[in-house]
Amino acid sequence: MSDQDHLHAISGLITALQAETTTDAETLRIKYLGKNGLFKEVSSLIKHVSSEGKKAFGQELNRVKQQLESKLTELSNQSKQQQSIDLSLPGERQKMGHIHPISQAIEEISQIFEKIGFNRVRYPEVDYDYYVFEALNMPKNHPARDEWETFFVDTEAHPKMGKVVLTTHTSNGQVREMERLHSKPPIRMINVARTYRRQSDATHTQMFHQFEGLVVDKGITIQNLKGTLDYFAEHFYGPGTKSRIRPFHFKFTEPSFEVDFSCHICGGTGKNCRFCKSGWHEVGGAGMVHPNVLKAGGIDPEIYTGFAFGWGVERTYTLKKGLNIDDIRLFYSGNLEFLEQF
Ligand code: FA5
Repeated sequence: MSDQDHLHAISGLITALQAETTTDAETLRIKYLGKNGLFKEVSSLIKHVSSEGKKAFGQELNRVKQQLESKLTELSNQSKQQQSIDLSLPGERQKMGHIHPISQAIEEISQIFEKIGFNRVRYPEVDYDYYVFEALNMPKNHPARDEWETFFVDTEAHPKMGKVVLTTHTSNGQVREMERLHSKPPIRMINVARTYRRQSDATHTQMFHQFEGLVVDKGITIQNLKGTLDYFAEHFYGPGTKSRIRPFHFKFTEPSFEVDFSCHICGGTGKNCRFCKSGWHEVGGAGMVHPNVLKAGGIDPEIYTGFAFGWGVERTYTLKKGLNIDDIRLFYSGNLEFLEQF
């Protein structure tokens, strides 16, 4: 190659850069001016240039390097401008999650009872037949068990505790709490847990939550139960809300009641109220602890008495919000359009 060819090789870099299709300044800078770039390659030709041609070769190298530099700087400025952020554009709103409405309700319910000395506990949600039925005055093969729509776990039965079931109610915590406290009242427990039944329709889910209150001490009467229910109604649903108990039948309480509270939308009058109809809403069961249940927990029913109640959290919550939710299964559907309302 002649000296003239070498000079052409240098200036050819500018033509090559102009013909590039990519406009990424950083990629081009590496390709042309990088440590192993084309400029370095062309510079190394100096060893083949004649001694008379070296000066011109050096001058051409300087000229081309300056041109390459300025072209690459121009490209880099252009791309910075294109990337620059328009601060006047509205920002993208960050999606914020929140606590599930039923978890919010559980927290609120627990706090209300904790204020009057109830102790929040949790007992197994998969438990022995003994705690779910037998210790609650429902002996094996008793027809009362049929009402509970139970899911049985396919495992070998325990010789004393019987089969394993998904808890149908939080009442399984009653005798467990008596045992935990070594059969020594006073007991003031609030047990909140998941419960399960073979039911699925607009007002029933296979998995739902209950909260169970249990108080055992000397001299506990229905008045204490009623006072506690009124206290909860006032604090959860709002001032002026009253509770009402109606005779019912549970094997583990005697006497037993169904619990209603006055409708806080119409103030309990029921007049032209589309939310209630009668002025009252039913929320759960309650009663005075049956002597056989106290005995199962090692407590002498001649000395101690107690009351218990068990309500569904989903129902308690929807009524508070004045919500006529057509289908409570929506709470567990994972449907964000529904859940984001709470
Ligand atoms: C009981 O579960 C009793 N253990 C309550 C009790 C406790 C009585 C202590 C006496 C002493 P019941 O089956 O009625 O009772 O259920 C209570 C509440 O749970 C119902 O009023 C309802 O609010 C809720 N519930 C019951 N089944 C379902 C279900 N499948 N889906 C949603 N909520 C339910």
